[in-house]
Amino acid sequence: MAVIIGKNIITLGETDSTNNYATRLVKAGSCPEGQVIVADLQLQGRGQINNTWESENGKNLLLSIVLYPNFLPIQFQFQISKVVTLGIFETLIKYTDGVSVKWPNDIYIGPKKVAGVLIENSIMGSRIDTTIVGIGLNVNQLEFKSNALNPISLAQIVQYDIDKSVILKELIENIDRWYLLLCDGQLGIIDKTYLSVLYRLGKKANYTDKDGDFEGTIIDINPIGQLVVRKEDNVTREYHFKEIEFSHY
Ligand code: BT5
Repeated sequence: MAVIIGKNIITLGETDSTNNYATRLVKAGSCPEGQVIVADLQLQGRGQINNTWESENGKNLLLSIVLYPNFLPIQFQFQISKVVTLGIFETLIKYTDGVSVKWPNDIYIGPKKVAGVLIENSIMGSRIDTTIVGIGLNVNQLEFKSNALNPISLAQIVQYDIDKSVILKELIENIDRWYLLLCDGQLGIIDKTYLSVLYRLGKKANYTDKDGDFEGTIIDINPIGQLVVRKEDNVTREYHFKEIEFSHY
């Protein structure tokens, strides 16, 4: 049984974006921690910055979770992403092999994206006031029509239709467990497990940064959540989100 997340679940037929809906609830001042909002359809599903999120009506999980991690200094905000992606990871490995977490916010099966996470924080002083965690998980969609680069759904892998209410329950329980570890300050186990499931850790691959294309190896995530990559010349660089691009070959 989940302790914080999912005690209250709002289920919507359609909305603009579950993150927008959650933001409105928080602004209205009546939103408990752990509130979950789930929708069958989003009319304006969002990714980072100006990206959109594709999801066929009723086929996938589209949800937001409201958290108040006031104990967390802003420089550790990436811990939220870690516990959420670890919860998604654990849910998916019950269904298939080949799952990994692609820094910073994606879940992959093999080289393809099965889920994306959009975390929106509001800050109070030097601490996080409210976090809205948006999760899009491709469950039963069999065909993707947008120009998404490399989408895949769980059903495309396992070859059967998955009961969304079952996977939602598993997802909530898993994220709840990892979030409780964070509340309890158990960063060691969170960091270690995150690294152990990281896409391309320790493997040579192609990337692009402001200096151009290069071959490099991901070797770590630093304490503020930057990706640490060893380049060909053995120089180590640390990247913020958007400062490095993964090549898909
Ligand atoms: C993300 O952004 O991956 C975060 C997506 C979060 C979606 C959830 S759904 C519930 C909640 N409410 C919202 O409005 N959003 C959240 P980003 O890293 O920017 O990736 C977006 C990119 O992934 C797009 O530009 C496409 O290339 C690709 N994409 C779009 N839909 C996809 C899908 N269903 N599966 C895989 N890739 C997709």
